[in-house]
Amino acid sequence: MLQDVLNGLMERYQQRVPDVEAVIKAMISEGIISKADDIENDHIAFRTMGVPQLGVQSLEKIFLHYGYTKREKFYFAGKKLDAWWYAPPAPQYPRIFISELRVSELSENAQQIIQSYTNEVVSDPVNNLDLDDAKAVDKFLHSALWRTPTLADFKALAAESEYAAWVIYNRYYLNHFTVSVHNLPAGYNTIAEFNNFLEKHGFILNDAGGKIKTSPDGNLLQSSTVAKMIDATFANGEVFPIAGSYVEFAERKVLPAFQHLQSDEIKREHRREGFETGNADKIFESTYSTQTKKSS
Ligand code: OOG
Ligand code: NI
Repeated sequence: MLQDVLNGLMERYQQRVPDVEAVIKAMISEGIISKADDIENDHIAFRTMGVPQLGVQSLEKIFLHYGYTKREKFYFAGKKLDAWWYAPPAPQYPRIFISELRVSELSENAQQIIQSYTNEVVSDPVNNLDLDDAKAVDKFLHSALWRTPTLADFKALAAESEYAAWVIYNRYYLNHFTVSVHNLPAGYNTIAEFNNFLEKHGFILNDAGGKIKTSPDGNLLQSSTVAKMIDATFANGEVFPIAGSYVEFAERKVLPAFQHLQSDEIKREHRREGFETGNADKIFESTYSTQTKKSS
């Protein structure tokens, strides 16, 4: 059931984000993995609008139903975002990171634009969903929720919050999946080495705050590609290039208490868990124009 929902998300994401297939192909051609399924997905991420009937409180109900546990909260003052991460019911499933725009902190004008769309959703749509029906959940996660935005509204939002503009167009489209690098073969199992491999194959990395984002404890290292621009069709058929989704890479180091373990004894619980505000703050920018201008 959970696997069906995750497969549906990955399928649509892969169709829309050319870097996903390109990264997998490059990993296979270099002999790092033999098939796509060999990739360990560290986490997936969603973005939401923080309005009463939607936002994290709504979307999270799906994943709580499938056995995820809500963990720490993160706050991003500059970007006006809150986020939480969710631990999976079993280690073969990815963690989930869901963020939410603090809509009430935007200008009156931006709030009005957002609400003109989100008010089409009159009540929390997850409450009307049969969560045991994986097909219905899959369909919901790829439903439009609100009408196609106008380009003028998209641009007005982008001027104030690029996150807001991204969500008004993309809705619940998967924002990224994340390749775990620490279990890959030697030569590719650190972020530094994996980034070299990616750049050798022509991938453009997000360099906000440096290409490697490192937690203060030194045990969570992350990098990501810059989202490619896609031609988006707005209301009245207007076409304009906007940021799509991206691919992330994560290295979780073995915690000091487990340093004595042999490499074949090391499991997920022996490594650095969770997320890091300073890292995440910069990874969000993988879809921001300061980064995407390098890929277009
Ligand atoms: C999420 C950015 C944060 C992480 O792993 O810390 C993140 C987003 O861009 O929506 O993915
Ligand atoms: Ni991430």
